[in-house]
This record gives sequence, structure tokens and C-alpha cells, in this order.
Amino acid sequence: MKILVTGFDPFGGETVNPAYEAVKMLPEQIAGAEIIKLEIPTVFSKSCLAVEEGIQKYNPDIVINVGQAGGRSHMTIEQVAINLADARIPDNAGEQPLNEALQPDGDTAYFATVPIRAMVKHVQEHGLPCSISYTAGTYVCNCVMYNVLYMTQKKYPNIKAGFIHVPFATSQLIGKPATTPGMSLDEIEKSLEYAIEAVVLGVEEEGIVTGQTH
Ligand code: PCA
Repeated sequence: MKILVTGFDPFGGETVNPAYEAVKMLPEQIAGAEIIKLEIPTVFSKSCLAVEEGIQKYNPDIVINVGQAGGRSHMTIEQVAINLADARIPDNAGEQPLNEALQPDGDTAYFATVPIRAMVKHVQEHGLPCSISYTAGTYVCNCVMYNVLYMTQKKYPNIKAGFIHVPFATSQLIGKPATTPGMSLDEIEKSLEYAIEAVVLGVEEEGIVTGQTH
């Protein structure tokens, strides 16, 4: 089994992106699956093309894209991507789409096709916090998650895909308000590793209680 794992480059004034920093730290194999690592640009028009180039080059069975969600306290596995680009800040190329559809002929939303509840459970069972998120935002991460799911449905039906958001790394908290949450890169990397391991091992996901009341 081959798994393509991508991480974004730094954006929004940060000098690192914990997503790619943690992806770089992943082992070459997880539970016997080959891990292929790729950095992609935080640019609406380029990020998905970079993922597709990776798909064509490496022919993976699974694609996991990883991005930074500053302000979240732990790793979150995204359930849904929506057909909307609405950028609060310009991306790394100065692009700032406002209230635009990502794909005029795409579905309103797509769900991740990896077993997200099994991933959450497996990370938690290793003593690290992890939960499902029901919004990947409306910026470049949602754009990548949406377009990868659109693309796999239309062109690469055998590929399963999912998106993971990670919190700020501890080093990024310097100069931010004292209440800003973050995790060490080691913890972020381990969380990612267990999430991926759950997919490879086919961890059972029946009967796991998740969800939110607000
Ligand atoms: N996080 C941003 C884009 C790149 C990244 O790492 C997001 O959540 O949209």
C-alpha cells in the first residue's frame, strides 16, 4: 500500500507550517505501508495541481492532506469539504477568492473517504487528543480537500482521500496570547502517525461515539 501525505508551506505570516514539519518527521513506512511526503503551496490555484502531480507520479492508494488550523488545541480529522472558496486573507500568491464555487459542476460537499472515526479512536487509544471536525474552513485547506475528493470521484475512483488539520507547534506560540493552544511537533507527528496507522490496519469503526451538540 502507498500513501501520499502532503503538508502546506507556511502562510499568514508564520515562518513554519507544523503540517509539513510533522509530515517530514513521519517514518518511511507505517504498518508496512510506504509513506510518500510532499510539500504543497498555500495557493488556491496551485495546491490541488501539486497534489494531482503527486497522484500521477506515485500512483498512491490513499491521499492524506495535512494543514495548520491555528487556534485548535489538537489534531482534528475533517469529515466534510464544501464547494466554496471565501478567503479572509490573501494566499501566498496574493489570490483572495470571495464567495466563489470551487467547481461549478461539483457537489455542494464531499465527505472524506478514509475511515475518520477509526482514525480518531486509534489516536485517542494511544493517549493523544483527537476529534472529528465538521468544517475545514473556506480557505486553501478546504479547497484542497474538496478538489482532491472531486478529483478522486471523477478520475481516480480507487483512491481514498482525507484531510487532517493540526494545531500550532509550540514554537509558534511565542508572541501570541498566552491562551493560544498548541502541541509539540513530536506530539503532532505521533498523532498523524497513529491516524495513518488506523487506515492501514483497517481499525474497526462501528459504534464509536463522536458528534457535537453545537
Ligand atoms: N492551513 C490553511 C491553508 C494552509 C494551511 O496549512 C487552511 O486551513 O486553510
